[in-house]
Amino acid sequence: MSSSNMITLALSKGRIFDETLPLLAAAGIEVLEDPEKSRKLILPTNQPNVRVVLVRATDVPTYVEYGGADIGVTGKDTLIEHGGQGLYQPLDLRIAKCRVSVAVRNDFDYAQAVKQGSRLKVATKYTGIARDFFASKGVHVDMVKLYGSMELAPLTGLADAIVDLVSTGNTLKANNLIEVERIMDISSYLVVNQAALKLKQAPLRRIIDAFASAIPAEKN
Ligand code: PRT
Ligand code: MG
Repeated sequence: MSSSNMITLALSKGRIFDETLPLLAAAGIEVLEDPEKSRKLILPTNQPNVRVVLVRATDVPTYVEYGGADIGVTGKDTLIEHGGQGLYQPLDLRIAKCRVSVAVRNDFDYAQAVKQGSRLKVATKYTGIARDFFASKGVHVDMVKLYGSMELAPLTGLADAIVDLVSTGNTLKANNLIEVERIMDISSYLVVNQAALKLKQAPLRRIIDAFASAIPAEKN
C-alpha cells in the first residue's frame, strides 16, 4: 500500500476522472491540475495527504490490489475481467453507466447463429464475460481477443459478433451494427486495498462515507 499516512487514489483519464470529481468535492477534495492539460501522472489535491495517480482504466484494479494505490474507481466490466481478488468493493458509485452487449452486422442472422450446439466467432476485449455468457446459452465460441475498436471486427470479417460496451448506441449505428443482446448493466465502483483499509481506516472511511452521501440518485 502507498506510504504512511498518504492516501493514493487511482483514476483513469476521461469519463471516470470527470464523473469522480463531484464525489471528491463531497469529500472536500479538489484535484489541483487538469489531466487533459498536464503531463503529470501524479496529481496533487488541496488535501496534503491525498493524491491522485492516473493509470489506464484496465490497470486501476491492479494498482489497488497490489497497493500502488489505496483506493480507485473502476468500471464493473474491468473489475469482472480482473477478477476483483484482494479488493474491497464498498460502493456502486452509479457513474460512467453503460451496458455490455452483443452486437452483429445488421445483415447477420444472429438467431440462427446461436441455435444450441452452433459455433460463433466473437471478438472482444471482455473474454471472461463473453465466455460465461455464451457458455450459459450452450453456444460454442471461437474467441478473438482485441484491445480496442471492437466495432471493426464484424465489418472486416474478423468475427461474426462483438461483445462490447454500449452507451447511447451511436457508435454501433454509425457502423451498421445492431445490439442483439444485453449481457449486463455496468457502472463504476469504488475499490479499496484491504490492508490499507485496516491501516488507514479513519481517512479512508471519511472518503468512503463522503462518496456514499454523494452518489447520484437512481434514475429509472
Ligand atoms: O479508452 P482507453 O483504451 O484508454 O481505455 P478504456 O476504454 O478502458 O477507458 P474509458 O475511459 O474509455 O472507459 C472507462 C470505463 O468507462 C469503462 O470500463 C466503462 O465501465 C465506462 N464506460 C461507460 C464506457 C462507456 N460508458 C462507453 N460508452 N467505456 C467505453 N465506452 C465506449 C464503448 O467501448 C464504445 O466504443 O464508447 C463506445 C460506445 O458509446 P456509444 O455512446 O456510442 O454507445
Ligand atoms: Mg475507451
